[in-house]
Amino acid sequence: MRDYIARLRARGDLLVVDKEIDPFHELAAVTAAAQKRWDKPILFNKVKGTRFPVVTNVYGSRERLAEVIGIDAKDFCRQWSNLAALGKGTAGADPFARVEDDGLIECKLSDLPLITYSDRDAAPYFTSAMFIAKDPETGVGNLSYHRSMYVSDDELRCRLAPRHHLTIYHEKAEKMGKPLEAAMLIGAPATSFLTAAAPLPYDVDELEVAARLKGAPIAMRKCKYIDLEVPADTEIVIEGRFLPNERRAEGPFGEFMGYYVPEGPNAVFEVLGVTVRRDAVFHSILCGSPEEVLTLELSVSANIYQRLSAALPGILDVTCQPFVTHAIIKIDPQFEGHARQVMLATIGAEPIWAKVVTVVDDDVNIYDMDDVMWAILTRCRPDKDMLIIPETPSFYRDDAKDHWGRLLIDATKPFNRREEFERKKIRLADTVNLADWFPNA
Ligand SMILES: Cc1cc2nc3c(=O)[nH]c(=O)nc-3n(C[C@H](O)[C@H](O)[C@H](O)COP(=O)(O)O)c2cc1C
Ligand SMILES: [Mn+2]
Repeated sequence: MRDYIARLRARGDLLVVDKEIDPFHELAAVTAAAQKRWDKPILFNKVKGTRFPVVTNVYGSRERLAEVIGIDAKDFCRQWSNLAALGKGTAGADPFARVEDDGLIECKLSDLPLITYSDRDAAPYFTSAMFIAKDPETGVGNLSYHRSMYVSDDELRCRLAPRHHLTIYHEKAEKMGKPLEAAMLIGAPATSFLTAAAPLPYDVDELEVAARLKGAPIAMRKCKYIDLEVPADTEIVIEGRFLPNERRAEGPFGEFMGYYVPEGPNAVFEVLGVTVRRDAVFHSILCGSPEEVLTLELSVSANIYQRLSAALPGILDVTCQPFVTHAIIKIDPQFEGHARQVMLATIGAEPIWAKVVTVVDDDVNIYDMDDVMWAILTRCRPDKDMLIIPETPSFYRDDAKDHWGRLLIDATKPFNRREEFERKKIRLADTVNLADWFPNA
């Protein structure tokens, strides 16, 4: 992450704030406003109550995420398939190299920036920490993010949602009556940012995939207090263990859907030690911002793209916007009713997130919601091109069934009258250079 920040800074893409900022709500407010205005990474050099600078919005755009893993931002869905395949027992060199720690410094948890994000959050939270742990039975490694509420220097409470791999490890360890050792990585190697967030298969080690993406072994060092290795380049490592058969109150917390999750019983992480690199930088992720939701949108889009392509022709691109529960599919219609098959296949391909599905032609920019809306408003007859599928669940955490039912929108041109829907073009529009005409603007 450090190298990537240096690259961003060198080319003038890093916003640097030297004025002191308060981690209690102020940092989140300034981050939100600056993200909205510029969508650039921000480095806060002076944060009240801590010696650590805070960087945020590092991975908050498709272009930066694509750059980090060395692929074309416009071809994410297709190239992602290779990513998932990278983990499948690729033969070859050891993806990890072992190094000694070179001058790590120890500190207390409360020496780190303790950032409070949303208005009603119960406490400061760590939002960018990747948990690294090993399956207590097989020893296979895993990386995943889990928000963690600061309680004291010795205790964090972490949201381990059902079915996530770390959650399964924790439950396995509990059955053995053992704590589960884990380390939280803050500012881990940039290639691991996306792999940690991706829903890779259970037996795939996300860090190994990150190494294969990087094309070189990741240097690992031993932890000080637990029997685990962590990437040596990680800025900050919090070592600890999940206590067996212990759940304590966590929340409320302002979450990615834009609401507060209420207080509830969650996992207890006993902190055993914190090690930091010299001049360590702390990574903060504003919950619900592109830096958090983009990884989810990208992996859901790629998943839909792969599964649809296996079943149907003419699938050109997929994105989820303006939120992960809306899938937009760009197709090249091959036969009457093709779009309808695509819509129905999408809810089979993505049972969790595709609550609303819109299918458009290849002359629509699926990354521009206004353009998608234009297609709906001009090419879709609500009485016959919109389908409501009743009584079908989607988002899993939904006891009140607020997300039940699906809406499918065919916004492609009527198949037998396609030529009537030719999009008008302004001749020369692509060649105009505004500076030639408005030199002073
Ligand atoms: C920034 C960020 C924060 C997240 N927070 C949580 C969380 O608090 N709890 C949770 O269970 N999953 C959270 N997730 C989702 C999981 O980390 C993600 O689904 C991951 O792929 C799970 O890894 P696994 O497939 O190895 O279980 C978060 C994801 C991101 C990108
Ligand atoms: Mn996993």
